[in-house]
Amino acid sequence: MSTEARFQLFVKAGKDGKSIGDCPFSQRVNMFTGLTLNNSDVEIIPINTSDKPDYFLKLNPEGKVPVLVDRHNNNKIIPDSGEITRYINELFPKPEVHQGYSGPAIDAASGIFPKFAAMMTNKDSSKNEELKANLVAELRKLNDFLAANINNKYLLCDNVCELDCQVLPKLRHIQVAGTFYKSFNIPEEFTTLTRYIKEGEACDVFKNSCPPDEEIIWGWSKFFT
Ligand SMILES: N[C@@H](CCC(=O)N[C@@H](CS)C(=O)NCC(=O)O)C(=O)O
Repeated sequence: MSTEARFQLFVKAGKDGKSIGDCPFSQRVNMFTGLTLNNSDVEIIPINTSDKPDYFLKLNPEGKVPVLVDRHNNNKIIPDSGEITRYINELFPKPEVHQGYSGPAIDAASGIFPKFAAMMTNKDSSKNEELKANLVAELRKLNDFLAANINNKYLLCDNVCELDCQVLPKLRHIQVAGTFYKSFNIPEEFTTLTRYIKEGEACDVFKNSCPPDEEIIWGWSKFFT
């Protein structure tokens, strides 16, 4: 009997090229498989994205992680975190993880990472305050959405859903790399958002997939050298 895992999941490697790195899209899938599959179903393969091996580039010529390979479906290759979570959810629709949700929580959350990246990659110090304010405005949207749905522990209900798998890793980047490189802190007045982050930090699928802070700091370091 084969003990080979059904799925191979290629994710960004950390600084040492071997451990799991800081990619929030990889963590999204890692969290999602934690919700929907057994650990033994997934073989995680960290890829050094600064020196990608040829076998990986053959699988995904675009060179991005995460990538999923389904050994039970002719080694079907699925690049892109959104495609991967959709594919797994079609195969395993239980538990309900609200895959494909398209309601107001999307609007409340989707601007955060682009505004964070704009702040982090900006080289013009005269724009710093404006870019920070843009990020705060997006965080306020999420805080207000959460406050309007205060009975839910997570974004859509009392369980972690697919959207939480997208949002929580990105908030972690803001907390760790935003503070380290830009002295940015999530404003204390956003108490509902802070509560949500704490709930996320406490759940197993987040804890089990979260890279160490040093990896997140290292991941952003290329913009600060
Ligand atoms: N749309 C993709 C984005 C993935 C992405 O940007 N991955 C980054 C790491 S966080 C990557 O692979 N970078 C390596 C490269 O671009 O060469 C997804 O959600 O899967």
